[in-house]
Amino acid sequence: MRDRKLYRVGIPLAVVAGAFLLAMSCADGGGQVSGDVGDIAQARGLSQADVTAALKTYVPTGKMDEYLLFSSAGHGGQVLVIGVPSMRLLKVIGVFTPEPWQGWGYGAEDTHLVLAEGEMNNRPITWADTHHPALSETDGDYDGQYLFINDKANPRIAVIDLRDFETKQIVTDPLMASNHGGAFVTPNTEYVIEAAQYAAPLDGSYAPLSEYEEKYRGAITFWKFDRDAGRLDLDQTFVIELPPYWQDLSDAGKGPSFGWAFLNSFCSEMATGGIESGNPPFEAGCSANDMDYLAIVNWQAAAEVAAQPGKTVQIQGRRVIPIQTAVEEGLLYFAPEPKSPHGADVTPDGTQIIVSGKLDPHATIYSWEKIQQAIANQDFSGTDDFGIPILNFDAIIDGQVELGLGPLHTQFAGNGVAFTSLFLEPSVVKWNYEQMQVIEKLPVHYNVGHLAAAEGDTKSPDGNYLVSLNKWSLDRFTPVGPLLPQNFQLIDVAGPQMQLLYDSPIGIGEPHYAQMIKADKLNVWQTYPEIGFDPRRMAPAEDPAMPGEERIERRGNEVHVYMTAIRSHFTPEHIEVNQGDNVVIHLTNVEQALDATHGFAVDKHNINVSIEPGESQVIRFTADQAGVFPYYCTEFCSALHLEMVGYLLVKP
Ligand code: RUQ
Ligand code: CUA
Repeated sequence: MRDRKLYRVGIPLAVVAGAFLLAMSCADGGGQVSGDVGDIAQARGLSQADVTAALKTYVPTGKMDEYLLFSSAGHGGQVLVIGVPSMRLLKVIGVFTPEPWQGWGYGAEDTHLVLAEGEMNNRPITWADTHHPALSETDGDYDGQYLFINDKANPRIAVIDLRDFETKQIVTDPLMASNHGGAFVTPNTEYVIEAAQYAAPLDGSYAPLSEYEEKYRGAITFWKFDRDAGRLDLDQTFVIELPPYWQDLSDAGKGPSFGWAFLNSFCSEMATGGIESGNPPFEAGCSANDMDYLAIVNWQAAAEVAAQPGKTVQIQGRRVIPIQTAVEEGLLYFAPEPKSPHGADVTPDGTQIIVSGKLDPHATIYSWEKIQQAIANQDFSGTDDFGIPILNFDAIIDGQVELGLGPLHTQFAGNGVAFTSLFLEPSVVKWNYEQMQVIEKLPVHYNVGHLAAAEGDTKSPDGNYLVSLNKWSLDRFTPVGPLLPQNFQLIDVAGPQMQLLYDSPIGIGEPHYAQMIKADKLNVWQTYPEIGFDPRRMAPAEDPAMPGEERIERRGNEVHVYMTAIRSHFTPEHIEVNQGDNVVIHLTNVEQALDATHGFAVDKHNINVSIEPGESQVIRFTADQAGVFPYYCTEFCSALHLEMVGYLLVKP
């Protein structure tokens, strides 16, 4: 029997392949390979599970992946776009880190302007530690329009437009000295949530660690998103001051808990480290207490309070609601959280919040209804040192479920089913939080951090695929030196038993979290909508080069070049300037054919701009050195691509 026949008669290939394999003796790996599935499996030493896994992940040429996984690239500073189930890397989006293929930060004015928005303390910052991507939502479901991602190291948030997969905005948070609880969105992307990690003085000033309790603070920023503009709106953004605890992760309430946000705070011990002076190291000092806090924040009410005169203070140009005001106005409560909490995940129906404790084998399930009652009844077990009411733990939980060692992050599959990563085992545990039962565990390799399930943090998870983001990949891939790739493991979770399908090495950065969206939800532009389009403003360019109007204009010592690109030439092909002139190239790709991208590189000028069909860019530089500098197209666009060239002649 041949594969083709199998398809025709409609017998599932896997069943037949399995039957072949059962009849086979152990393969030795070598030998001849024919087109027969059984023979290939035998020759390659593949088990029945291997063959079914291959069948579930293989996407033949011309077919497309069902899902897109948007992953952080960790301290690579970018966003990775991966197809699921094939796990093929489709794109690396330039975000915080210059990236020459996209011309991100290599000469085009618009990318310079976006990267310049990310400067902090007047210092250009050309990398980021990206952690948590957040897809924009409408009514609690991904809408496929925007993606946000945080930079933990230099507290910033980037906005990516999913029409053209380009970064449109970077905002900085001068109040924080690092962030971690971001980016997370509210159910209609009203706000993008960002919470500080390591406490520091909010005004950016110096204070000795001996004044930690008085001067150091945490914070949570609610960035207002203007969907029409596609930008975060600083004027409507506000901050709530928090005690000097470290914020871990956040999630927004939905359904009945809409209008509230949940974030865990750890290191409520306010440890300040100093192992070198005989103090407990941070890792011990921050784990001394049995309980830390889940912060429960009413962002809807906070937005109203922030708009009232006299309720906020200005710190570094930001509107900040002080802790005391937040308490008086009923905006902020704490719930005790067991042992080094990590991950705060709201269930799809918004009625419960699941929190893991890194040093506690349980997941704790909080009831939103009970939290509301406890708030209404003032059922408090006390306040923290800063006057924030602490809800009575026993009154607000639905229960605790023993999951295993080192539980971290939870994602959902619907019908009460959740998946939680177990860092220490390392495994993924499938469990039911309604029945409070563990269903199954699947070992993963090694040091799993986050999980990403298909639409797994929305109000309607798809429940078919799960990706385990593993920090270590020893023993998994051909050695490539002491720095190993991370390993994304794709798991089929559609059936009664989880099946590991695929190991996917990630050769850039240290990805933390990812979100997986149905690919057909996106409305992606295949070319820019018209010739002479400015991607940064997402509008026709103000002064683009247009076909037939190519020219060179001198305005004082500024030389404006209106240049077009089409297969296989630039017009003009000669640019002659005097040493010291400021050169402004208005460059338009006048192609309308899909994928007819050109590049524009200038010899020895650190310039390489990508211009996609229709795109117009402005490139500015000073011709400060006399000489002859070829400029050429860096995309292999046609048979005569090598001839797509010109000369920049700089006369002394
Ligand atoms: S969290 S270390 Cu996303 Cu597990 Cu950052
Ligand atoms: Cu255009 Cu090569």
